[in-house]
Amino acid sequence: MSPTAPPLSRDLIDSLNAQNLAALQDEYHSLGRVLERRGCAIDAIKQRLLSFSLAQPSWGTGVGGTRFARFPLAGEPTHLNEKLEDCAVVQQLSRITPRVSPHFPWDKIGDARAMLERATSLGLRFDAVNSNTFQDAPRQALSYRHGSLAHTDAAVRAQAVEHNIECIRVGEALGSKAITVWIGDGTNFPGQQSLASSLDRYLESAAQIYAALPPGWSMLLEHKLYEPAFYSTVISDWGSSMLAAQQLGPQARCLIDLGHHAPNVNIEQIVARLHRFGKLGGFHFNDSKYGDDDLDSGSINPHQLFLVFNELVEAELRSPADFDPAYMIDQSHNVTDPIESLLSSADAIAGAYARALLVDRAALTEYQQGNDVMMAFQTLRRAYNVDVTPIVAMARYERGGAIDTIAAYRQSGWRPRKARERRATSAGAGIV
Ligand SMILES: [Mn+2]
Repeated sequence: MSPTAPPLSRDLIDSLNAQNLAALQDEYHSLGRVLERRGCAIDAIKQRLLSFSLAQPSWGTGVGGTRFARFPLAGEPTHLNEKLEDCAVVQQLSRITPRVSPHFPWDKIGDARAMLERATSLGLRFDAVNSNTFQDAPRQALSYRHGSLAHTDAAVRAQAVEHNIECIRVGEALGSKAITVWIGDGTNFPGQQSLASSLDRYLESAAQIYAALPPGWSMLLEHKLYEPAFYSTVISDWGSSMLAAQQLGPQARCLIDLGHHAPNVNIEQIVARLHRFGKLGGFHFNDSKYGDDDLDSGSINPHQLFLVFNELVEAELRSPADFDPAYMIDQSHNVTDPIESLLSSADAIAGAYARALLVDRAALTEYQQGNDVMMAFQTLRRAYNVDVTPIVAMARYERGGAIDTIAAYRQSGWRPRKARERRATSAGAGIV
């Protein structure tokens, strides 16, 4: 079907870009000269950014919340069609977020064909489908109160398996190539469940989902240290995730959500480990100050994000053939306009990637081999210290996006317009 008009006015983006272009070109060329003195071609870095992309979570377009409250935003989306519309705005401005990851049953609307047509008409595609067995859906026969894929009752496990398989079938119709499985199963009390048996039950259920994967599909296993279970979770860490992925088979790989670790865990090392064993499936990008998975990417620890991308660049160099991690944003927008947070995060992630590309790999290897600790560190530091804003903005501009995404979004008046058009959402507890 033919694409509908993009959500924002092209003229507005063009006229704002025209105001910003001379300054951008000046900054880009100036940075180009700096990098050239280091033997690095800025256009080559920009070229790599031009082929970089991220998925947006459909649920990230709505205002999230905490266990205590959710404060709705006038004009936020309430239905998949509206979520897709907001994702199209993010994509129109950022140009690196062309895919949307749907969540079922939250995004269940009519048939898959209607969803696909709607997305295609907005210039979007679908990324990994996400199953949801961490809450009860309306009219669901059995409850997930005490777990889903690892539940003690075989009938509950069967219901959870069936839901995952249904997600795969819908995903096939949507053009997806992966299902992300995260379960809330776990315990709040020592002794509540057998730690060994619950993992056995999970593995048995996961194997049934795995058996339903179409060829070329991935099953991404997402681990999470705690929440909603606070004493133990069944797939708590990258070790449990990798053991499960190894047992399931080659189509099962691990997904790293940056917020799903204990504070201070060395996530970049996990990246290197998983890649070494062919199990690096993908990322959910966000940031965290304490134990959350809610804050905007790069807002708290941009250095960690850089170090993660540094390992990704290394991993791709080591074995380019099997390097295809799925990149997605997964954060909770509680006090900002979600579109602005998605734009800001896409920028932060692309910037971390650009900095990692600036690392002088040959020098780094030499310093590492010679045990020159300070210079090895300085090699990373030198790349990290570069303000890559002009490279990221130039790549975005050349792809047809806005040089200043948030300014363009604000000038478009999108949210106030939607506040008049869309029905109001309810307050209450949020779910992310
Ligand atoms: Mn996640």
